[in-house]
Amino acid sequence: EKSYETITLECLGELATVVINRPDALNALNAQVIADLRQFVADVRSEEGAEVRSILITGAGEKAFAAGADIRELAEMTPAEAEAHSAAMQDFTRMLETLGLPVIACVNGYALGGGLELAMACDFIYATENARFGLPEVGLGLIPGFGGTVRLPQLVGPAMAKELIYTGRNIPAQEAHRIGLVNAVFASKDDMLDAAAATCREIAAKSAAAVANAKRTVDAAAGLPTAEGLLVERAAFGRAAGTEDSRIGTKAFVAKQKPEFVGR
Ligand code: CO8
Repeated sequence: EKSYETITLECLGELATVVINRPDALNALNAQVIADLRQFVADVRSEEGAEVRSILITGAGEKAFAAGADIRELAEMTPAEAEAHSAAMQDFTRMLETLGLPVIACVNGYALGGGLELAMACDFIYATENARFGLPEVGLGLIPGFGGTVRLPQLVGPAMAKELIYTGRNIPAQEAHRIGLVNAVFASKDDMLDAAAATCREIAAKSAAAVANAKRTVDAAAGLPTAEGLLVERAAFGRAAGTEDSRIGTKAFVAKQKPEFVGR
């Protein structure tokens, strides 16, 4: 099994659970965490990661998912370094989005700044009752730089996103749920991880090719004008119809049988 410096891999096989593991710094995302996460995605893409069907990302301990980018590192950066660091982190979120596998953020405790931005780069977010969400960057004289100005408005609308970004306010899980930032809230971390694993099994029973295509299509269409989004969808639908799985799935339905998908 792989080992990394700042993340741990709790299980492999169909479901990979990645734990951000810097509890002394509330799992703040320093350059090493991002490097480890990038390596993890590369490993999933490689042959040995071939059996992975879905990914959970969570934080070690009860107190934090991730309390942001590492402020000690940010304090030392020149503007050019900050822009390059932002680019590297943004690039990692694009890796997640183009991986073709469902990725669920399981948020316990704080998801602030870069921590919330990482969670928003996942396909959706589950949270525990004690989770807190916010983009506090303006309180540091900074702004979100890891996708937050783009993804938060997509999830909750520009007006709500602006209020959260301008105030830097933290909101609890139930409020995050109400505004559409979080899909579901659970009483404990174990309940959340069990529910996320169950959702992953539900997804894994479907066509992996279709799920990957759906993910790519939703992400590609996000933010596009409706007419352009519909063009993206139509081309992707055509590709879906060309897969072996589409033949298997539609024939099984007509024959009143359970489909045995092959993932292509
Ligand atoms: N970076 C570095 N260290 C941190 C961070 C962080 N983001 N958050 C917490 N820590 C450390 C603390 O310094 C402390 O360390 P030590 O024990 O050595 O003093 C330890 O974690 C525990 O934290 P606290 O003692 O502060 O714990 P509290 O329970 O009192 O408070 C809070 C918890 C409210 C979460 C508090 O820690 C806090 O406000 N943290 C900072 C939150 C924040 O501002 N996050 C945004 C950071 S900026 C950002 O994310 C930019 C993203 C875009 C980057 C783009 C690329 C450049």
